[in-house]
Amino acid sequence: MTGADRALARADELGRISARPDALERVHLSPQHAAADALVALWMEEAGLSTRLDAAGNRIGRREGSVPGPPALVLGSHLDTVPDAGRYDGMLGVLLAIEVADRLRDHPLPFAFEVVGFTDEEGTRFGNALFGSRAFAGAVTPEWLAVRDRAGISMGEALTAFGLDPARIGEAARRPEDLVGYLEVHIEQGPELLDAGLPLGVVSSIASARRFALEVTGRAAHAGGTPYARRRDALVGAAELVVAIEAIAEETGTIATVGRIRAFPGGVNVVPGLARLSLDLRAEHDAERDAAFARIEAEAERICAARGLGWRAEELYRADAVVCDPVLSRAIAAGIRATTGAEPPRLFSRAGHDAMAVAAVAPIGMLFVRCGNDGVSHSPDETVDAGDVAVALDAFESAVLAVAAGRP
Ligand code: HGY
Ligand code: MN
Ligand code: MN
Repeated sequence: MTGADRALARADELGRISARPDALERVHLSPQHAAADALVALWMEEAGLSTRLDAAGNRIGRREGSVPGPPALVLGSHLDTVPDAGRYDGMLGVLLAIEVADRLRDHPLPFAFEVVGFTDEEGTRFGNALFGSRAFAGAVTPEWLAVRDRAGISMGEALTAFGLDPARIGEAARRPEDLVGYLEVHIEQGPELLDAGLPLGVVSSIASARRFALEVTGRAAHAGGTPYARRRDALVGAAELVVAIEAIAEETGTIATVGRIRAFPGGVNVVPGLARLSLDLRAEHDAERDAAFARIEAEAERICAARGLGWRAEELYRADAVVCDPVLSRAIAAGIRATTGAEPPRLFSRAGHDAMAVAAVAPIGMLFVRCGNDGVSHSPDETVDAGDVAVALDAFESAVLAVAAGRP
């Protein structure tokens, strides 16, 4: 079995570790997190790495370089998923990093070599994304540990239940002087490489993002006896806002998504007095992102004033745009050229990645793999081509060797 085929088989195996029988969902500090972690730890050890679970729940495998001790080149991605996920978002990057470790296990390197399976990149359980990689970058504050999931369990309580000590979260933080850089392979999660007919690409930068919980408040009332002129229907107001958000994003060239909306009290014969909705807003640059949000705020004011509604927005997550390191990007491009013989395209990532957080403590580089099936991701219909995964593995290995060649 080739390394690429083994990575795909292992992605299938991880894809079966889910909280739900009918779909893939594996969230931070869950029993499924523990089960996937145990499997990945085993695979890392089989690839010649010594492994540990860090204070945030990230699985880290390491082998020393020719001169033991820091610094380390780190390869990785995440092991958690969104609800009803595909099998490759995050997992493919960790599994290909393990395959590179296996290929280079006896190859002397001028730095230590680490593979990291980050936890909680998606923020599915607690709403705040990039927890594991932000802990790796020393950027987790006590407020993160107070956030509660839908069952009312705080992140701190969940860490304790998982066997970790929230008071020691700072121990997950890595020092810049201990890191050569960070390389991440990830599926593109869009159609650009597919439309270009190319298997691989170099990521130039990662999108700027903000996430919000929005609330629209009106007045619950009888669905039959309340004339329209007397209604303050929170759901209709929210629906008008959702359509306006799409129009603003298209006009401003940004990307906005309302992925979740709920009406309260939720009776079929009750005019909703409250609507709660999510907002995921992204752009290539921070200024574009923030200007689009200012327009969304103004439109929410207008809609709610016209309908006698109130509204508020709570920001849950913010990540500024991150530019990939030119040296590491050149190494990735060299790896792709050496493998495919063609100059790879450079594209900006509309999806967020752990590399955004790691960039605070290390230079980053990212390699994109073509997504099949119209580029769909965050869906069980997510697909990759085995041939593309094979060239991605070869390119990834070549990129690591290119980084090594450039080191004293
Ligand atoms: O939401 C994202 O962009 C990433 O998949 N977490
Ligand atoms: Mn994702
Ligand atoms: Mn991902």
